[in-house]
Formats: sequence, structure tokens, C-alpha cells
Amino acid sequence: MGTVIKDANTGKVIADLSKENQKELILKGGRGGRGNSHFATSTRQAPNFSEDGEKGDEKEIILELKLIADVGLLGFPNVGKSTILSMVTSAKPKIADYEFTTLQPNLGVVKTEFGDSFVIADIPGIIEGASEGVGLGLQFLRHIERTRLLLHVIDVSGIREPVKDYYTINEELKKYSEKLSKRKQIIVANKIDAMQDETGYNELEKLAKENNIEIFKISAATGQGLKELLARISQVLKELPKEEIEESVERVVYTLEDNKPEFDVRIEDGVYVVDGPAIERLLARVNMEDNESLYYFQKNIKKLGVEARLKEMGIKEGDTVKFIIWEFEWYE
Ligand SMILES: Nc1nc2c(ncn2[C@@H]2O[C@H](COP(=O)(O)OP(=O)(O)OP(=O)(O)O)[C@@H](O)[C@H]2O)c(=O)[nH]1
Ligand SMILES: [Mg+2]
Repeated sequence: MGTVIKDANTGKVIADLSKENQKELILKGGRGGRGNSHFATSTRQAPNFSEDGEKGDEKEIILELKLIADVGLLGFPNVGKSTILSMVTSAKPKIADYEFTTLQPNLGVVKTEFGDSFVIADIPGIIEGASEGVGLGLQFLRHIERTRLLLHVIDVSGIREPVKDYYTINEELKKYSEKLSKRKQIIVANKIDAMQDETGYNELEKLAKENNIEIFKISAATGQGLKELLARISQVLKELPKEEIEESVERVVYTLEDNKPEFDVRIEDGVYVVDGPAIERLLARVNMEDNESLYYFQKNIKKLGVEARLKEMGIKEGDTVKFIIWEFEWYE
């Protein structure tokens, strides 16, 4: 679950396994290939006839695993994303005072006081130039692609420039995915316990107000403001639609029983020529050297309606019929 299956050549999404027990047919096997026991009857218990199988489809696919979370933590390294995750869930991510502490995404489940729950994903921090591969690059952003809400974590303790950080991260986000950059964000101003100078925070608050973005002041270290933040997240998640996040899937529809008579009959130089996909499929399953197989072939020619068509066209005893490469003499 969480795996997106893409066509390696076109990049198109074939299936998005986002639901429990979801089943998708990615490649259709060739029809036929039934063994002789399949053709046994009461009088013919060990037929020496079996069916050759058709070739199956071949396709190169990419399997991409994406985490499924409701909320994604976004921000520069060292701003406190993992600390937030560790405070609101029972996840135990590595936390340290240096950049790129988190090297792999982490998930945690938040259980709110209202009895509901949601999943938060913590990903490695991103920095300016990430879209060009600086730092850990943007490779982990795919893990928050399917979240419904982003918590944009910003360090307002005074050692960084909050407004600049806000724009830088959003710029990188946009370079990665226009769609993800439009996802709803809540600004989380972290480390207020260590805030000496409020200038940076005040500028950020002004920006948030002007752009109608919600902002929460917290300290992940002391827990201050977390309760209010969680209450708001759980409310926002209730309001946000779920289906919006699903990948657009190019559905490949296969029908297993496809018995349309796709054949063509025409007369060329006095010979009745029969071809088309149905005939190709049938021939692929028949062994012309085997009598019983030949009998099976004739039965199916009748079933497909080829015989009726030939009669309509005026076929007579002794005429030649050509099934793609095989020539037969017609007799009733
Ligand atoms: N004073 C203070 N320090 C904090 C707060 N939150 C996190 N820290 C510290 O900031 C440092 C970085 O915290 P992390 O949670 O590892 O930061 P991160 O954003 O996950 O960093 P990366 O995984 O490197 O991207 C740690 O030393 C934390 O203890 C806070 O609210 N106040
Ligand atoms: Mg971290």
C-alpha cells in the first residue's frame, strides 16, 4: 500500500495502490495454454491435445513507494521538525543540533483529545538549491505529495531570517511540483522559548496576515502551543476533501473475456483469405500437426462465425481457404 505503478517508458501512472487490499491488473497474461487434462471428457480421459499459450504482454514498470500521511512537515534542516513529531506522536525520530539529522522519512500517528487521529510525516530538511540537488535534494518531497496539509516549520529563535526562509522553501517546493506548492499550509513558528529578538517573528506574522495564512507560535522543546496547533489541524483535516490528493490514474481497462469476432474474410485471386486478431489468437493456440488440435481449430472457426461468413460469400467444395499462413481445402 502506498506504491504508485508507472509505465517506465511514458511515465504514466498505471495504478495507485492507496487503498487497503486494492487489486489492479498491470499486465494481462496470454490467453490459453490449458493443459490436456482441461480437455478430458468422459470418453476421452487422457487427450493428447493441449493448447499452446499466447504470448503475454511485456512492460517495464516503475514501482514508487510513497508514504501515506495526512500532514507533512516541511522546512529547513534543524528547525525542529523531528522534535515536533516526537512531541505529538509516539515516534522516536533522531533529533540533534545539526543539519540533516533526519535522513529518512518518519511517520507518526497523532491521537487528538477529540478521539480522532491523523498521520504526520517528517521528512529530511530542504535548503536553497535543493531542486538542483543541493543538500539531500528534493527526493523526499514525494513522501508528502499525498498529504492534505503541510506544516511549514520555521525557526524564529533569531538565528535565522524567518521571512526569507519561508520564501526559499516555497520556491523550492514550486520547482518540485506546482501542485504541491498549492497545497494548504499552516506556518508553524518554532523555538519561541529561545526567542531573544522578536523582529523576525513579527515580520513573519505580518506576511502571514497579509496572505491570509494561518500561523501558530510554538515551542516543540517545551510543548507550548502544541495543543492549539493539533486542535486546529484536526479541524482543518475535517474540512479538506480527501479525493483531491489522489494521483490521476490513466486506467488501462482489460477485459478477460473478449470474444468479439475480430476477423476479416476476403477473396484474393480466388482464395478465401481469413485474418484478424481473433484468428491470430486462435492460431497461436493451435498445433496444426495434431489432429485433435486441428479439430479444436475447426470448432472455433465455427464458433467465431468464420464458417458462416465463408458460406455467405459462396464458398464451394474444393475452394482454398487461407488462415493467415495456413492453407486448407474446403469440404463440408
Ligand atoms: N530551543 C529550542 N530548541 C529546539 C526546539 N525544537 C527543536 N529544537 C532543537 O533544534 C535542533 C534540531 O531539531 P530537529 O528536530 O532535529 O530538527 P529537524 O528540523 O528535524 O532537522 P533535520 O532533520 O536536520 O532537517 C535540536 O537540537 C532540537 O533540540 C524548540 O522549540 N526550542
Ligand atoms: Mg529531523
